[in-house]
Amino acid sequence: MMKMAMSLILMLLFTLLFAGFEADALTYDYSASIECLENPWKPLYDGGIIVNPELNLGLEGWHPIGDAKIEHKQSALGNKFIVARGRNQSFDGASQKIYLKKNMIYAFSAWIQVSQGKAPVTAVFKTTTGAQHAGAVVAESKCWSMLKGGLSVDESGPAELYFESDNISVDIWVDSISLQPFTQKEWSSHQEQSIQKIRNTNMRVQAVDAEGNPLPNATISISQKASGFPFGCAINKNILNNQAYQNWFTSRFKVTTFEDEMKWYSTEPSQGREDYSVADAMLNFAQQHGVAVRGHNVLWEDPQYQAGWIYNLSPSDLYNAAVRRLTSIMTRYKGKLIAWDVVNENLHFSFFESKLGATISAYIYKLAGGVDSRTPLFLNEFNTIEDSRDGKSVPVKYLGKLREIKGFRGNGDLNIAIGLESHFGVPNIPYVRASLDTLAAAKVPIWITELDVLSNPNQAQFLEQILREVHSHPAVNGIVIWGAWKPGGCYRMCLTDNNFKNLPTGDVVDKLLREWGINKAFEVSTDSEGFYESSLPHGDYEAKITHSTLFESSPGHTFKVTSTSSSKQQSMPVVLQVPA
Ligand SMILES: *[C@@H]1O[C@H](CO)[C@@H](O)[C@H](O)[C@H]1NC(C)=O
Ligand SMILES: *[C@@H]1O[C@H](CO)[C@@H](O)[C@H](O)[C@H]1NC(C)=O
Ligand SMILES: *[C@@H]1O[C@H](CO)[C@@H](O)[C@H](O)[C@H]1NC(C)=O
Ligand SMILES: [Ca+2]
Repeated sequence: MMKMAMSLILMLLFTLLFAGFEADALTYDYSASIECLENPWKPLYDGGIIVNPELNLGLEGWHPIGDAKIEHKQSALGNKFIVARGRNQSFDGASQKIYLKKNMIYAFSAWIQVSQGKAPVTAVFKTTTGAQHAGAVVAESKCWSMLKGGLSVDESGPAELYFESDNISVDIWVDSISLQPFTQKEWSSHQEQSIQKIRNTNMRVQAVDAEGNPLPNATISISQKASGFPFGCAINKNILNNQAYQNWFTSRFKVTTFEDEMKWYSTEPSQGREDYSVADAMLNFAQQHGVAVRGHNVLWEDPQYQAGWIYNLSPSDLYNAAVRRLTSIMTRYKGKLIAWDVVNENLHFSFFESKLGATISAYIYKLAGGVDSRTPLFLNEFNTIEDSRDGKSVPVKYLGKLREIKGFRGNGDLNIAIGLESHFGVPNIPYVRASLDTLAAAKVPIWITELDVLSNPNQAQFLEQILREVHSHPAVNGIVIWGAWKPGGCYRMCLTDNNFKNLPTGDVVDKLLREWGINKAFEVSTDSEGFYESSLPHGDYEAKITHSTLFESSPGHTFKVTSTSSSKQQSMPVVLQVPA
């Protein structure tokens, strides 16, 4: 009898259920264009609170500021738009007065064209407390470019939207403007909806016995063995001899980046004397604990962070040394890493470019692809989603560099990816989302590579807001926090104190690990038909089933939850059999 009861087939039925939508929330529009188009799209959200967003009502709602004259024009195809000419100062142009409300989150977009050549154009909101940059684009002549951005405000009050360009010799054309307010609740519901869609799959599980009879009131113990979403934290060599640090780290993360230990100045402090011992030991540690490692970095364009001997090299010696460096580290760790940051911070700095020519970066990516063609080759840059005022690295500039590298002869098939460092001060969350929308249009992998928040009274709260935003964004493929521990203080943000007790930032990480189901273990009961139904985060799972008719728990059975687990089929049963 016991044997009969134990000889049991357990069946898990996985059914895709469509994620429920909250009826009261206006859906967020993640779309963005990075092409320069003959005609602009219709304004998102029908323009939101912008008056006359398509310019179909003459100049209604719009007025000039500064010395500019504004005109209503029409294309040969009948599209109407606004032209600001006679510009004499950067902010001269077309403008609209609006009223912004405290605690609302504003998604902004507009289509821009300039009268000749190319010029950077920024959308600015002048509020009672100052001027906020909502987003920027490099506009072109003869076609329309989409500017996507956003803002939130601290105080309710009147504001003025205008478009700024330092190049006063161009006319600025504007069309299809949109400003859509969202409540915080709506904004969070976009994140929840997105997570249900992209990170989770709704699963239906059924436990049945050997005869196929449902097992009601069975206990299923489910534990996640590996998360489908890579979420990690940087480490440094302090972890090698610190058991408390090791325990804290390995109980949380399966992804890491070495803070400095793979950098050129660390592995070749004096010319020709390479020393990979620390990086090797850290990689060994990571591999022992099943932790994947990002390779950081092959070359770094910041002149401040070169080994002393580099500065005195002639251009040809520098070139040879750089190629030797690339070949050395990439050959050593080829196939052992999940990413390479190849030319670090190339939008802000140009140590190698200034000495070896403007195309050297693209050429370095080509060499990198030659050594390791399988591992993604990242650009890695700061301020792209953090700071709308940093004209060097706004999304449109990032995409320009990406195009330059991919467009270099022989680079067409390279596995290029976008690394966003994400060193935040005060985050502008709608700008983060809009910037990711724009970057996503390049259709390459995007990672948040060095996330931290400057020390301030809201540090932990800001960290949580940013993590929620980037984790829920459909274009983000992984996140690494820049919190490698040092006894004298971390780079900008620690997650623990020196006894590896969580700081508030560490508590935020633990809360989100739980919420995102990373390493989660839980028990559920089947219903009267033997079913259990839930939305599970993507990953590898183990399940054990306990039932009153069973002598002992079924041994662990593994299953995977992925976005394609359920595919188009209504259900995909997984049969698990307890051995007799
Ligand atoms: C441009 O600005 C200067 C200084 O403000 C002013 O004197 C001049 O009249 C302006 N030009 C036009 C065309 O408005
Ligand atoms: C302004 O833009 C025009 C057209 O692209 C260009 O010829 C000119 O050099 C630019 N001026 C400045 C100061 O960048
Ligand atoms: C379900 O199982 C639990 C213990 O596993 C037991 O206490 C409970 O009475 C059972 N309920 C039913 C309805 O069988
Ligand atoms: Ca129009």
